Amino acid sequence: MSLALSTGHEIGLGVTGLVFILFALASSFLFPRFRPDYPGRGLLAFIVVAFVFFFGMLTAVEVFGAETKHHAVAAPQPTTATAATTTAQQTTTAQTATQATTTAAKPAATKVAVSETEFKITALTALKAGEIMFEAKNDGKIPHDLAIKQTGEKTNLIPPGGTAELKVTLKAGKYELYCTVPGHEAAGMKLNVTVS
Ligand SMILES: [Cu+2]
Repeated sequence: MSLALSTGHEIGLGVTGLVFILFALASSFLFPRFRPDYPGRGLLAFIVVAFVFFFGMLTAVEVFGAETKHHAVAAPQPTTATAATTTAQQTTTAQTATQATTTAAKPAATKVAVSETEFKITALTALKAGEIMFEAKNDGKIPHDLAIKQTGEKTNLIPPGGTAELKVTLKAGKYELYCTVPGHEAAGMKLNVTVS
């Protein structure tokens, strides 16, 4: 029980109990030795003091001992918290490992959003050399695709409202993005971009 009490309450309860015990022992053995008629004329005072100590002890047990319940409830928490922390650390470690693997496997490609409609291609036209991920979105009403004339790479046909990604590595130079659906390039679905 004493382990369940906080230091302050343990001392409070201990001191109250000790004073009570000392008073009882003194009354029984010590005082009579010096004052044979103890408590004698002070009987009423003795009874009052005895009652004060009795109820004081009860109060002390209630006040200081009450914390036992809180501790009993609170006690399991450190274990749970430790478990949670351990789990969190493991998760973090796992994530870090995943991120490291991902980073090592493929350096982040520059993402370039491309919008296609009838009959226009809209995108950033000044790009940085290296790995580029074209994220094409068909904002039109008929199917389109996205191709790069100089490299021959292209996406599958994208349905209206659909998206497709085209990942390429481009060196510095001028390139043309266009739609390979017959007639669409001529109708305006082409865009000159400069990679530097
Ligand atoms: Cu098209």
